[in-house]
This record gives sequence, structure tokens and C-alpha cells, in this order.
Amino acid sequence: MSRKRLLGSVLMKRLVLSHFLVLSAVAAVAVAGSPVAAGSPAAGKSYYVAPSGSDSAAGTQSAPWASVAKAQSVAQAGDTVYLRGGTYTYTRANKACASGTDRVDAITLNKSGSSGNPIRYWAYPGETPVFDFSRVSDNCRIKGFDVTGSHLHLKGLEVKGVPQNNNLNHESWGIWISGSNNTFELLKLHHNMGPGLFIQDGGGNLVLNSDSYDNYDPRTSNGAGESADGFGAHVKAGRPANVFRGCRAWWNSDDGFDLINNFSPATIENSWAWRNGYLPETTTSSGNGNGFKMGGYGGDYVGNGVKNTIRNSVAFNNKASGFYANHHTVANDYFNNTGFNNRPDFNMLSVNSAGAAIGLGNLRNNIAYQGTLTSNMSGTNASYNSWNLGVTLSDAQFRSVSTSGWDAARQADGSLPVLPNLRLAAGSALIDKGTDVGLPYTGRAPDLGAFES
Ligand SMILES: [Ca+2]
Ligand SMILES: [Ca+2]
Ligand SMILES: [Ca+2]
Repeated sequence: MSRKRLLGSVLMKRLVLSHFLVLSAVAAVAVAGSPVAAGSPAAGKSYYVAPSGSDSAAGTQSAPWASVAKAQSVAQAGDTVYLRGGTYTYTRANKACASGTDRVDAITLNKSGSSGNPIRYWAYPGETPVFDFSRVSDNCRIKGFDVTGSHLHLKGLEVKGVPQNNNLNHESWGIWISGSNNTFELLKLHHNMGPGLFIQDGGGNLVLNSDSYDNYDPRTSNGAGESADGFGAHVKAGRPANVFRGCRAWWNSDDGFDLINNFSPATIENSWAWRNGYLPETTTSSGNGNGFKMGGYGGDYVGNGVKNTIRNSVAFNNKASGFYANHHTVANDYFNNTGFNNRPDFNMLSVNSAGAAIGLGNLRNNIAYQGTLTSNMSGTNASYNSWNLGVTLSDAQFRSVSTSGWDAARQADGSLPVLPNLRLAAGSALIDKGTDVGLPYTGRAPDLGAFES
């Protein structure tokens, strides 16, 4: 192993370790008032922000501040900022637009925590802080939260209404990220005129158990609705992977999840995407409409494309593809996913170094049912999928094929609700029909689809 690779390996181990430490620190703080166990990172200070607060107050529970900016100016690595429930209404960005195409932030998070000691911006337990940016009036592109810092943990926030105030630009953004090693947990991102959450740079970010829905960009200069995705990662080369886990994206006017122009790997797992590509809450066609757009570089071949991964995820009722390679340049891994009633469920359209269209993808243990099943499979590495096995699919193979209820409340730990929808019926011909791809399974072999029975 070269020194460079060895260093890379050590760095990766540190990253894994740092994530573990973050989780340990989180666990230590989660029990309010309890003493911190020996060996865990020192408990930081707690501060409080409330819609009725004042930035000249003390920042205590009885005398909270009013703004996140004030809290950030005081908080240090390891501290927790509790955001009380209620609506935080913003009307101006924190600097003026220099031109109609400038970018401004309502809230800038540019102060970092440290490994194992993040700065936490958490909803006060049992309450929902709602950040309403719909009245921000600045006449250029707007970021609701601009997260340039690292080692931050946002949890339990609702972010809505980030506007486009002119038609000179592409999208605005709910949360825009260029920092690293951040955790975005239990967020609700909706009715923004652009993507709910957009990772532009940085690595080691975890987007966990978050929902992004009803986002629509009516004033985007290349076409209304063309840029409001639920979630996206579009990261420079050489960063550690970013991860989306336990997330849901629905009724966004463009795509559910979008990894176009992503030069560092992304993993999407245990996530659901449906009804993307329509105006929110309607059947009126809008933008691209893919559930999971898994890569691509604008249709061109690039030599430094990366492999993205999607597993244990579900796409249904999207206007276009459920799982779409989008002219990607390398074979992504698609393991144990379920596509239902998309057009098509799996589309592996890719591009080779000569610029020609080919199919690329490593596909195992996937189910394609209803809608149109697959396209551009020539050239892919596909086996043990429902369409390879000659299994006759029918509704009876599933406990339910209902497309409602997927937005149900999450479990107490924030993970996705357990629904009968698209889970395999007892005795389904899809049980134990898969092959080992390194994911946990029960019985003799992995089942097909997103949910092991
Ligand atoms: Ca688009
Ligand atoms: Ca998109
Ligand atoms: Ca099994």
C-alpha cells in the first residue's frame, strides 16, 4: 500500500470513528439533565433561541435569544443550541444583493464544531421550530440556510418558503451545503423555490431521516419547475462520500434525489421517492420527474466520473424514471430496490468514452413492477432482478400495492414508518430469490426489493 493510500485509509477510519463519536456525543446529550457518562466528550453548554426571544437576552431557557446568528456567535464546539417551537419569520437576507444574480443567505452557518464535538442546532424536544423564508424580499438568489461550516448537527427543523424574487437565475435553495462532516437530521423541507437540500461541496455529510416535498421553482430561467429537487449532491472531486439515509422526497417539481455533476461518491439508502415531476399536489406535469437521478455530467463523457450507490430504496408513481442513470459514465450499484409504476422503473441510459449511448449499472435483487419496467439495459451487469428471473409478478406477491400512506409519521427514533406497502406477502415468489450483495438478510438468501421479509 502506498503512503498516499495508507493515509487515505487512515483518514477513512478517522471519518468512521468521528461519525461514531458524533453519535456518542449526541447520545450523551439527548437525555436532558442526566450526568454525562465517563469517557464521553465533555458536555458542552446549552443555549436557547425562541421566536419571542431577544438577542440582548442571556440565551438561557428563561431568557432566550431571537436569532440563530446570535447563537452562532457565542456557541463553541460541543455546545447545543436549542431552538424552541414556533415560527421564525425572515424578511431580509443577512447582506444585500450586489446584483440580480448574486447569492445571499437568510442564515449563514460558517462556524464549525470539531470532530466528536459538533455544534448542535436542535429542535427543543417535542417542539418544532419552523423557519419561514417566504417573505425574504431580496432580489437575487437566496439560500435559507447556507452551511459552509463543518461538524454541525441540525436536527428537527422545518425549512420552508425560500423564494425566487426574479427570473434571472436558476433555483434558490432551502439548505445549501459546502461544509463537511455535518449531520442533517429529521428536517422537513418544503414549498421552497428550489431544492430542499443541496450539497454543493464537502464530504462526510449525513442526511438522515429527512423529508423534502412540494418544492417548486416557478421563476427558474431555463424553465419553471426544472430545478426544484427534493435532495441533491453535486460535489467536487476528491471528497469522502456523502450519505442520504431514511429520507423521503415527494411531489417535487423536478426530481426526488439528483446526483448530476457529482464527482465524489454518494450513497442513498432506505429512502423513498414518489410523484416527482409534477406541480405540488397536482397531476400537472412540470420538470424532469425522476425518483432517483443517479448521476450524469450533462450528457457528456468525463474521465473522472464516480460510482454512486443506491440500495433498499423505493420509487413509485414518478413522472419519468424511478431509478435513472442519466447519462452517467460509470456503472453505479443498484441493489435491492423496488420500482413501481414509473416510466420506466429502471433506466440505465449512460454514455461511453466515445460519447455513444450505452447501458451501465450493476443491478441485483431489484423489483420492477407496473408502469414500464426497464430501458437501456444493454451493456449493464444485471442479474437476480425480477425481470431476469422470469418470475410472474402480480399484486398478490405483495402485502399491499397501495401508493398512499407513504408520508405517514416516522417512528419514535426518526426512522421510516413500517407500512405493508410493497412489502412481500407471505409465500411471495420473490422471497429468497436474490443473491448476497453484502447487505443483511434473513432466511436462505436475500429477498428481492427494498424490504427483506
Ligand atoms: Ca431539471
Ligand atoms: Ca433535477
Ligand atoms: Ca430472505
